[in-house]
Amino acid sequence: MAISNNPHTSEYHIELEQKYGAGNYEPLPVVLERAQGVYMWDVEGKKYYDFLSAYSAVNQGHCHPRIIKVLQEQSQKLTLTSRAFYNNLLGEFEKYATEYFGFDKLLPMNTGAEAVETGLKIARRWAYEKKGVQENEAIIIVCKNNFHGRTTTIISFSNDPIARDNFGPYTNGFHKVEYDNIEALESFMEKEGKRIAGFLVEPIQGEAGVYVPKDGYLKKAKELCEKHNVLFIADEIQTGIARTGKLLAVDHENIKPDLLLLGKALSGGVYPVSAVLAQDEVMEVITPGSHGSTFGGNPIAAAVAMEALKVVEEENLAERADVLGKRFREALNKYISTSKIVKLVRGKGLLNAIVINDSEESDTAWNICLRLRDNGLLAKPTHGNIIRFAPPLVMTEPQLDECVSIITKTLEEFEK
Ligand code: IF1
Repeated sequence: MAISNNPHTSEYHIELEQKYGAGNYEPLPVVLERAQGVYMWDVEGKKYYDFLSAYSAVNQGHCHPRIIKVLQEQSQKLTLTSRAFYNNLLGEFEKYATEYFGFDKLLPMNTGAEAVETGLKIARRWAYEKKGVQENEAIIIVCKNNFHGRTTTIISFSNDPIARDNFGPYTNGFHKVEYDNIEALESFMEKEGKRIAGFLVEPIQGEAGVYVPKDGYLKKAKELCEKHNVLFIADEIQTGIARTGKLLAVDHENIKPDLLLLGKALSGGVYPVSAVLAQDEVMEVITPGSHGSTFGGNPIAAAVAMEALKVVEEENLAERADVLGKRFREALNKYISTSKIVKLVRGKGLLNAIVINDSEESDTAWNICLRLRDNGLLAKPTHGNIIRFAPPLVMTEPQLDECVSIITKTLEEFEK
């Protein structure tokens, strides 16, 4: 097939990806070229509201001027030293972020999956060296329908056949319990507690469809972890950094994880930065040479992440997410009370989803997203009949109201 030769058209770029790209995605057909704050523009110049925020990476809004300034300045001074030498920003970042989140130590990586892998390695070492688990016997509990990334170990404990099939052999040492079922967690801990290193959990399951557990679930899970001397590992890569209306989603239940995994919005979506935070008695199992990364903790990442965290605090983004989220669900609930096509809206802060009244295999949610695009708003279906709504947290009330009106008008077109 000949590729159309006008680079100012969406077709040109879509055809290029289809011809030369690996085919591991099926994007919504829109080709973006520029973004600022809550808005994005495609190659034809059409403007959209972003209602995905790159899966909650762009909480601070696209191209935040303060973050971009730091990125530009640092990129002209020092980009990478590796960890063979010190750089003058990593220590500053580690101090800033540990004080910000209330932990003793930080281990910097790049992607979310690397933070998860790092957390799993720390938990296993801690089990052998501190808890006294026999060599190669440690178990890490995970939840059904989890999403923690794409590495061979992480997909080993996924139950999504699309992410998992034919990538075996899989990594051992993981046990799945039902999410939001405290009895299931308790009975497994009673049975195997002495061998359990950690409990890895998303405070809200994102990919599973923005599934919010019952009030008290995470708190009780943390208590069980304490009782059985198990590390509570919170994957806040998607839920953290103000997205759910608090700095961390675990703050809704006032619990402190033993291992905190952060990524995505840690850089405001401008650079891959992830991290694991822990107290000394856990982090000290990591010794020179036992773990690392060429790019982890590089000076650009450190500078960018510090500024991204300052923006979250100084612009009160957690509070904004809380206020705007309530306004959004209230407006959507009003619409849903008379709707046939939408079953419900759920979420916390500005991490929300609507469930479409149709089968998981139907293409209704996809078609709604195409129509939302035509009407100037970008969102993506997850798991067939669910649409995730997660705009940047820098949105204003009038902008949110305009978005609600785009969403409800679009849904109305599907009611008949
Ligand atoms: C993709 C999903 C979201 C995550 C949690 C770790 C990671 C993620 C809780 C890994 C990443 C991303 C990956 C992205 C799509 C997106 C996603 F739909 F796949 F599940 F957000 F909901 N823990 N989630 O959500 O972080 O290594 O990607 O930096 O296309 O795979 P990563």
